[in-house]
Amino acid sequence: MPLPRIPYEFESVAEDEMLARAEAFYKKMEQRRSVRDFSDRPVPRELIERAIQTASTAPSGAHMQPWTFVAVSDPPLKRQIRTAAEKEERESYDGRMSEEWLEALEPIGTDANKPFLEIVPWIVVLFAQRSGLREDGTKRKHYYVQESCGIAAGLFIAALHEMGLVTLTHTPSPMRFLSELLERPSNEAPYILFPVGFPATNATVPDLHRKPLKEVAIWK
Ligand code: IYR
Repeated sequence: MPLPRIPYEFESVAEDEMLARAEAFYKKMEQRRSVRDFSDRPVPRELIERAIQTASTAPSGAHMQPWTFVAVSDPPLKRQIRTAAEKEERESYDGRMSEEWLEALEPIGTDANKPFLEIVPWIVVLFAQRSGLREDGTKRKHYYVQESCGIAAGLFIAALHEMGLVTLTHTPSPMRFLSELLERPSNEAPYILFPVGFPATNATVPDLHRKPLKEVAIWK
């Protein structure tokens, strides 16, 4: 049955104001960086809640909202995640990743050590739900799960940046250990792990540059 339909509350914005907002938002987002040097400064749970709610406004296939965010602050659990992630990462860096892949990562300077997984106040793991459950408990297929979760992840990152926190899209591979440690059901697959917190006072980031508009956009 179609849902009842309600008027869309459209906020009309004057064109000069639209441009001003566009510039301001771009400038803000252009300052976002993936950070790997984190501080142990605590982050109130409410901020993480708001970021997850914002991520959860993402459009999704047939509005199935096929995501679960697991937010971890428990130190022993963070330590277990670090240990398991570093074990997989060592195997990846020491053989599973191709020479070409390792070369591509060289400018970024990553390695198998992930101390931030123990230092950060929060680890948020986004799980993608391949299927969900109907009210009667039967399985309900989800659609465009990867796309939906990708969009939710983008909104999550933007929300954290807006509130003055930093994060990193960490994808230890394979990520099955996260399903086990976080006790997630088999219909969910780990999608991205986000360490969330404040940067360390001496944090550095690689001096990388974003492609200019003319390299990423084509006009017809
Ligand atoms: N998952 C590994 C390797 C890695 C892969 C890519 I592609 C990156 O952009 C960064 C890292 C790690 O987290 O170190």
